[in-house]
Amino acid sequence: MTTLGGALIGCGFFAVNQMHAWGQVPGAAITAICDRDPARLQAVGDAFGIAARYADAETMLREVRPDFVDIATTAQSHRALVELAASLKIPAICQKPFAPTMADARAMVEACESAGVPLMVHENFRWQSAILAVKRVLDEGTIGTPFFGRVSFRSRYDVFSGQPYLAEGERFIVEDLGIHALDVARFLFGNASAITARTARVNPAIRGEDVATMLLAHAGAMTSVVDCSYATLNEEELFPQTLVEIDGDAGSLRLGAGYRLSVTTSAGARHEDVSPELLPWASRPWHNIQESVLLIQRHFVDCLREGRTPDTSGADNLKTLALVEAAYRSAATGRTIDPAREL
Ligand code: NAD
Ligand code: 89Y
Repeated sequence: MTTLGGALIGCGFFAVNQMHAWGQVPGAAITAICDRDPARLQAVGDAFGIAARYADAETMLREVRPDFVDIATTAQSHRALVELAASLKIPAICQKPFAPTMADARAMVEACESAGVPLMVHENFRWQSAILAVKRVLDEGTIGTPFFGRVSFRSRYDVFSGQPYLAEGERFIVEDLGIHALDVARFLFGNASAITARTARVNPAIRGEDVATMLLAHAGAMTSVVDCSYATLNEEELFPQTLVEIDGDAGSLRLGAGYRLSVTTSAGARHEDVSPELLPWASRPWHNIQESVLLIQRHFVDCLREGRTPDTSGADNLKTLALVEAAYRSAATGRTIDPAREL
């Protein structure tokens, strides 16, 4: 098996996880890195032994001609970088949020489609092992046909110290974290045809909303509640656990605190520990997210080798992004919104 050589753009807070994970993806290696901040470029280059270091993405991609590019910058830069990759016919992974606007996101998908270039959004929460365990139970039909679901993320973990920009944007929790929970709801319950949202800002020290409660209509009777908060002081801080409740016509499922999965049917209840693996480079409490980074990057390489479309392709992610936009529109207008309107 030939090793696919990747280039990474953006050596910031989260890219370190991506770099560690690349070290564990069979048949892939990062051979060049780029950041316009020299201190960050040096820190990641030294930590991971990467000699090929660039301040400019276009120079790097033209000189190195990697087999793929991993874009780990924040959303404002995504469109230019994805379009650059498309113009050079380099398969790309792009971090979430995919783009600041639907227009940008559509343009990025179109650029890659017309260039015939694979594009995956690094939408990793659906790759968390506990979420995959929930999906398996649903697919096995153990609880029958689901009619109610809840995807819940409530915390007061200080995300602002590692990611200070999260305190500064006009938008916060729906765009940053709710986007993952909405994607998990799509993954488990299918696409939504309507969303109603309320948001609030509880923490006076930040600019955007830190609480969001969203009601989604899926196909048939299926209804879900997606709720997220960074203003919730829990007895036990659960960051970054996503809790899930699903009721079906033959039973129910709960993904509770501590990665405890309970499945109840008329035959009784069973419990399973679906804790993520603590990878050698991972650290609690981030290990849940860190494991999903490895799984999604491995998926990207498998797809590249096999000519498959990644599960969280750019085109797929437009539907998640449309839910984010629709949630903000609903919160601003007090109306129920069809996310298809945003597409
Ligand atoms: P960060 O600000 O710490 O790092 C971004 C880096 O990109 C910076 O060092 C900056 O100098 C560099 N950069 C920006 N534009 C560039 C350009 N055009 N060329 C070269 N370098 C450029 O940000 P972060 O906290 O690491 O977040 C990056 C992205 O990852 C965000 O979109 C964030 O939402 C996402 N994120 C995802 C997860 C997840 O679980 N998927 C978790 C945390 C953060
Ligand atoms: O940026 C966010 C993400 O994607 O996962 C958790 C996070 O780091 C803070 O909300």
